Amino acid sequence: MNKQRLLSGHETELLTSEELRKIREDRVMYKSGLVRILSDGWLYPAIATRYLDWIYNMELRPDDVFIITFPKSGTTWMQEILWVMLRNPDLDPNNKEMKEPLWVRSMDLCFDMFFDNYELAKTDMKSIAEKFSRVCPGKKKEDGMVIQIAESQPLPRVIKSHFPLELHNKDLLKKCKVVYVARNPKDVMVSNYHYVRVIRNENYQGSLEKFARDFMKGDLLLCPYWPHVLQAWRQSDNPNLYFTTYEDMKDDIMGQLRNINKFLGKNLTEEQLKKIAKFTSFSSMKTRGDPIDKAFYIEDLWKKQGGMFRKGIKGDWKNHFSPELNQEMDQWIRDNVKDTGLKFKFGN
Ligand code: PPS
Repeated sequence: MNKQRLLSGHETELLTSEELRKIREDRVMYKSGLVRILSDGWLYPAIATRYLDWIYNMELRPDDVFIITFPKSGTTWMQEILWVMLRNPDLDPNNKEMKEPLWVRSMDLCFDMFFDNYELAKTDMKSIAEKFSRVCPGKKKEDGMVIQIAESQPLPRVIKSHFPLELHNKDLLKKCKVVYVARNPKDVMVSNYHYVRVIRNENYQGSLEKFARDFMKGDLLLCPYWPHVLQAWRQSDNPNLYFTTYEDMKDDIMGQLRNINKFLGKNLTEEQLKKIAKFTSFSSMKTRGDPIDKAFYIEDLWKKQGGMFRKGIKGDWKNHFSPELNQEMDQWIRDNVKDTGLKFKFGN
């Protein structure tokens, strides 16, 4: 069946082998193939359609906080901030949950679809598999380990998602709080490029220029970029959505923590916020180590490029762009932000 309708109402279209060849250069990476979700054309492993319906039906609790981002926009940073603010604001070193890596304390709703990848299917994601058998006894792995762990988590939950707002339950913003972090697309693209080279499910071999052009065309997994960001941007007046940017977090983390404190209604003191800022700084998070399982990445390449905490700066794109690519991307950005009021900072 090439077409399907999701519970969210979106139509899906399985890519033909010719379309697959065009964008994947003959590398068949997902058992189920790839799918586009219309009309924006979100590109996912085709098995995502099953999980998206599950996610759509997932019970939402009023104290859930979602962190939604386009990949490589500062998710992990904000995810840890939200998690400690909600579940360990005094940073108690004996907090039992805190001993687990972030990715099993706060689940990534996108992740189940990646287990459909031939390479990842060969590995055992120990931390996820162990947690699944512990907290979801009798449940079936095929229904999504990560989603089911998320369902079983104690409240309040911090739930991560790279799916765009429109693919979540239509009541998400009525029932829960959502923090959306956007990052300028040049740095997002560069950060993604480094990441896909070193993760097992991609092991990307192409050049940065090709990657950048595919990124602009929306021909990479989890793309396109603009509708993801703009859907959230259009909701930035919604009292249940806090829209911020990676660049604003880098420029003034205390200001951001105060806003989030207010948004979550936490009433944490200035002293607590200062400690949280320090605890979630790039250097502290890097020192504590990668928040994900080793099985996910190609270890030597991963280490060489800096792991999950690669550089953590604004404007790294300047170290990678040719003048031609920069011109092309500037035009693409101008075309897409026109009349939206959205402005990015592009780094020092
Ligand atoms: S993911 O895989 O999509 O969830 O990645 P994500 O966490 O969104 O983005 C990874 C980039 O964020 C940087 N990062 C940080 N910057 C500043 N401070 C802190 N604490 C922090 N934590 C992660 C990380 O280094 C990636 O950016 P690049 O440019 O690749 O360094």
